[in-house]
Amino acid sequence: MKALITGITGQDGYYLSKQLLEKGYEVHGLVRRASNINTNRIDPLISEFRDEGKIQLYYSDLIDSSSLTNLINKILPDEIYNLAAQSHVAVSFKNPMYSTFTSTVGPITILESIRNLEKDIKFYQASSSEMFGGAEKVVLNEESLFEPKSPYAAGKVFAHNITKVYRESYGIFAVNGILFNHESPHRGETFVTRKITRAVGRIYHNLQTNLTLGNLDASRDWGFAGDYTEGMYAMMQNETADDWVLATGETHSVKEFAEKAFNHVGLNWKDFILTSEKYSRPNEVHHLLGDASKAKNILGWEPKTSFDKLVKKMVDSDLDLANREKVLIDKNLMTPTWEYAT
Ligand code: NAP
Ligand code: G4F
Repeated sequence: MKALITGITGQDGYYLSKQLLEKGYEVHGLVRRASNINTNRIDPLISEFRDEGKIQLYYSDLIDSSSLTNLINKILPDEIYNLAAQSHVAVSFKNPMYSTFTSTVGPITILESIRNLEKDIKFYQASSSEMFGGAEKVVLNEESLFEPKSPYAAGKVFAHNITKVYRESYGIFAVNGILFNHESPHRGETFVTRKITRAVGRIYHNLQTNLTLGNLDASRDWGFAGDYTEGMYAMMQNETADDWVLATGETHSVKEFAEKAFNHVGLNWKDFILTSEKYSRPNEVHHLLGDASKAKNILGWEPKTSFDKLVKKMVDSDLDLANREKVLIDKNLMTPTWEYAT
């Protein structure tokens, strides 16, 4: 089996490609040209599988429709996982056009390419719980209404709907995975969970003195990314294409996450956390809680990693990373990092 993954260099791209390679898939991935090498997450997979030709990477971009179409025609994959996006909600308010182009032009280009090919290619779209808007404290499922609160979410709603349109109009096996927040040691460092666990690691090793966050009361249904990419694969192997929610069914506030993360190293979060308006958003998603009963009953999917285990896994990994950084900083081989703007 051949899979094409957009967003292969991201968090989910790493877990999904690892799992597909372990199942014997040939994995083809789209990478953006950047001035710095951006394959660090998947470098271990590249060195393990490249010689067998099991992993192949190509320069392209979701908004470069012709290069994307040429790639699909050349590779003729069995499955396409569209994971690429400007995925930071706060940044989407600052870069609304770029964020929206990526989320909308990308999927429609891929769906058009599939429609024009003789081969039956399955399509996965990375939909998001952000589409629900989270204004009310309710449990959300596949039937819940979308009330997007950001350019990011509005773009994802378009992609979700167009995926459904192509499924219903042309019989394409096109799936929407409506995933609630999922985190890991490979999470981008400007998302709140990783921002917290990175700070815990650095504070513990005396590389940082405090941590500034935005809204501590927001709550999210946080799961482990590796469990969720298994869910993506299960959706693509189901007999019929559909829309699926993946969630843990538990919600926790940013404050609770921080408390647990600092507690894990014997520190009190209150001694280190500051808040600033600069991390608040023009419009906030206050509360997200999902119901994944449909995925559980039909796909047999369930999250395996508890909230406690997730926090510990991320803190332990970032303690290790900060320890390695400390060695380099002490030898003047690395400059201590700056505070991120998101
Ligand atoms: P991520 O770590 O931010 O990765 C995003 C990926 O998209 C990266 O590989 C990035 O490449 C690539 N990308 C960004 N703009 C692109 C463009 N114009 N053309 C081609 N590639 C581009 O995100 P993630 O957490 O793995 O999430 C994967 C997908 O699921 C995203 O679509 C996200 O919106 C969605 N989602 C995520 C969550 C979550 O909690 N993680 C929940 C629901 C939905 P670079 O490495 O070059 O930046
Ligand atoms: O970690 P976050 O930036 O994730 P957010 O906005 O929920 O989006 C993530 O999950 C979505 C699924 O629901 C994905 F679609 C999306 O691609 C992304 O992966 O923020 C979580 C919460 C927000 O309410 C935010 O306001 O944490 C709050 N927060 C408080 N202080 C902060 C901060 N978020 C960030 N990034 N940085 C802060 O300092």
